[in-house]
Amino acid sequence: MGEVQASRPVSPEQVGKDAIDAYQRDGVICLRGAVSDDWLAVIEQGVDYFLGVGVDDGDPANVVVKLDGDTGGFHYGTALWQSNPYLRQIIFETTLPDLFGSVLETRSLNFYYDFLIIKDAGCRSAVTPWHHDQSYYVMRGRKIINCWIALDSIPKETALRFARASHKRDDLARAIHFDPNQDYPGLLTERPLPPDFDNDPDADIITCAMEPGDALVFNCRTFHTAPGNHLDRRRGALSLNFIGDDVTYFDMAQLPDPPIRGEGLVDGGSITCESFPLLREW
Ligand SMILES: O=C(O)CCC(=O)C(=O)O
Repeated sequence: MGEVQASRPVSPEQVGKDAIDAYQRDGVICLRGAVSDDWLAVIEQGVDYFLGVGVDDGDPANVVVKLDGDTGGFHYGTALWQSNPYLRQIIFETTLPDLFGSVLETRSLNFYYDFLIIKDAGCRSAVTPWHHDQSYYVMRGRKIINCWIALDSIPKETALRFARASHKRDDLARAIHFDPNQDYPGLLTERPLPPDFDNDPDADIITCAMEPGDALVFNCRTFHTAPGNHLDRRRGALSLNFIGDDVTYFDMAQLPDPPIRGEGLVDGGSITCESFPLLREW
């Protein structure tokens, strides 16, 4: 299996030209040390709040999937920032939007949603199926990135895997639910299933091991997958999703994920609203 190209940002606000070139070529890059230890500690407070640890009323958006035979659960929640004060700080009080936004070469940057993914030790069956993120979105356009921040040491056995350059394909694939017992109401079945990259000898699959604070940045069209967590420790990540200047609203019939459609948006129009706030203009 090949390696995701990894580099250190050239400054707190810029990933650098080599990283931009690699992102455009492969559809994914890894930024080493993108999030400082101080901000990682704030994210951990956000995780505790989400899991309801040591707080009176934990975040109600915590979904737990625990499949038969697993010793640990798969906790996830989307669009938590409006209720989770620690995650809100990460989005509004750090230079991370500048850093991640520099990958997109965009004149504006909106926040789309956060996605907290906690795979407990022993949640072996919580396999993330092959998918690309835009299948779930009420957004048209190509400048949408998933900035997936590692909260733990993540060896290759539990790391995300990507189909290199798959963001250049034309078709949008059908949305596959992460919970194998569920489906999306109004599912757009006219879309093809995601390709079976694991059984395609021509697929170029890449991955990389990560340390806390490293971040993958990948395009909303890049296909990716991940194994369950068979290790004896947590595998946590915070994904922040940003939108650049070529994106318009798509009034999709299918239930979107995250399940939010913004306020007062019209098909083909601007996506800026309270739910998808404008963070930067350059
Ligand atoms: O961490 C995982 O296993 C899934 C992450 C993912 O697929 C995503 O953020 O889109």
